[in-house]
Amino acid sequence: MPRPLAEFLAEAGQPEVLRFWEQLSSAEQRLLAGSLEALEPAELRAHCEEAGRARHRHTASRPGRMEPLPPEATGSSTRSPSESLRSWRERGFHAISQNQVAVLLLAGGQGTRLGVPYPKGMYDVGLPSGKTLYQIQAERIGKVQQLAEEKLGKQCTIPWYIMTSEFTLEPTEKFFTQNNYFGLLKSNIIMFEQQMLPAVDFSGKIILEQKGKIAMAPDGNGGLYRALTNNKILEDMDRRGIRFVHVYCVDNILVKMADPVFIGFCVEKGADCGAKVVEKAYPTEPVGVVCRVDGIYQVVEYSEVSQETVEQRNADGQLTFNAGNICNHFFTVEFLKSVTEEFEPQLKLHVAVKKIPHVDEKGNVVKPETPNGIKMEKFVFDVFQFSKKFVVFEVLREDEFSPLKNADKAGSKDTPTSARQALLWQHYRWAVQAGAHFLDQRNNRIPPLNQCQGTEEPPAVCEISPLVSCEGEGLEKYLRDQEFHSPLLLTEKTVAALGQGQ
Ligand code: UD2
Repeated sequence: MPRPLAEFLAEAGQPEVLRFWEQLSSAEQRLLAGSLEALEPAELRAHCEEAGRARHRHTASRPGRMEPLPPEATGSSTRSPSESLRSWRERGFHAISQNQVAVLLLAGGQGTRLGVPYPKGMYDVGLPSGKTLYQIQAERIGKVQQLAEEKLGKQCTIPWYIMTSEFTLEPTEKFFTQNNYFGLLKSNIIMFEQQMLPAVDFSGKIILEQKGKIAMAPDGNGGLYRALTNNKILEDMDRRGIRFVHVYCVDNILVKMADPVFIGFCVEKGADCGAKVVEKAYPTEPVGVVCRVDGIYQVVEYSEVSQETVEQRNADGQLTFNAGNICNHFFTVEFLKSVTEEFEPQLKLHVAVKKIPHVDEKGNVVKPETPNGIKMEKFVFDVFQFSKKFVVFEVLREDEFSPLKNADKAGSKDTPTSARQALLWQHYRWAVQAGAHFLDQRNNRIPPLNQCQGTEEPPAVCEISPLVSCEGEGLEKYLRDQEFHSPLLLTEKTVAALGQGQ
């Protein structure tokens, strides 16, 4: 046994990790030693001690201390004056054309609820095109760059930073290489890895999931800030002249990449930090609520809020805490620097009590039926409290939010089916608004939008490539007064043919 590892673990108060050491192959020994390499002994000790105590920590919401958002902090895609929306859009496109905007994808999660053995971004929800979430996102970046170039006559780049974890880095890299980076330049896609932390049992001891393998989990999407430092990402942003970063999570099929309106809104308001929200669909929807706690902007996560608080309603019947977080955030690079340099160690550790497979004293693997361990995570939005100027932008769910969380099962929400339907509905609406008419099998026109809303499947299947339109823009010239049978797949190729037929 290498002495430094035994010393390291003794110092961290975890010597039991080596209890099967003599039975391990040298490759297993190397792996075990490598898994803790990134941590300091004192840090590991503190993590395990805190996790061991955390089970009893009270994390329920703060009744009486939470207040809903004040109107002055909020812009809205539906209620703000159209003149303001236009000016924010122009401001956003201007920043993009100056190469000042980057997007940053949080893709280090394990996707446990969806239950696939590969990164969620590689998931194909069954669109006619067969596109995966990663491909849709990549094409939207390409289109926003193109729109900015057309508007401002200047070539530009939106770099795409992708935070992965030990679980997702390799397959994500491979997938991008196999798909030729979906038409983007490899040099503008920067993948980096977040840290992993050991899971511990209720007495604060590291859990071995196999004789030679520690149960490790990514340190939450708030692991971003540490990963930015460890991987020198802010230096890379500085080199490229990036000033504004749009951070988002992997599983929202309707995500607007580098949304110029949101970016322009935040920039014009002089914000260092911003969040997009949607009206909550139902009280227990698994989204955090953006609100103020003791007067300070925060997200109170769905797992840490009481039933009573989520059910609370105003006199008009609306949910009091209605601003649902959709994991779409704006940060200035300056703000990210202040977080990484100063505030990161103050980020709260959130507790997840889990059933974690482990080995018994003889080394047999046990799958527990009741929770037996703790994983600790940081949350990306916990930095809002350090912001000097925080703003919120409210958007419509049907335009911007349909997350893929669970597998298709009776009674499940946020599934591949609901994500596919949300996207196809959106594209159907865009086509109809652009003047298209869809025909049924007898060549009769399908009734207009308002007569069919509310059904789960749109009345006709229409998928529009992001390379053709990313927000419904520019479709009239192809679709106005034209009749189509379902399915209609609008790609760069098919619109070229439609354009010729005009
Ligand atoms: C997230 C938000 C929740 C709401 C919801 C909307 C957080 C903490 N919670 O909840 O308030 O907005 O999304 O869909 O943001 N990830 C990592 N590393 C990790 C863990 C997660 O990169 O260690 C990524 C993950 O790949 C995903 C994103 O963070 O892209 C959100 O993770 P999640 O799906 O576990 O979060 P969820 O749905 O509990």
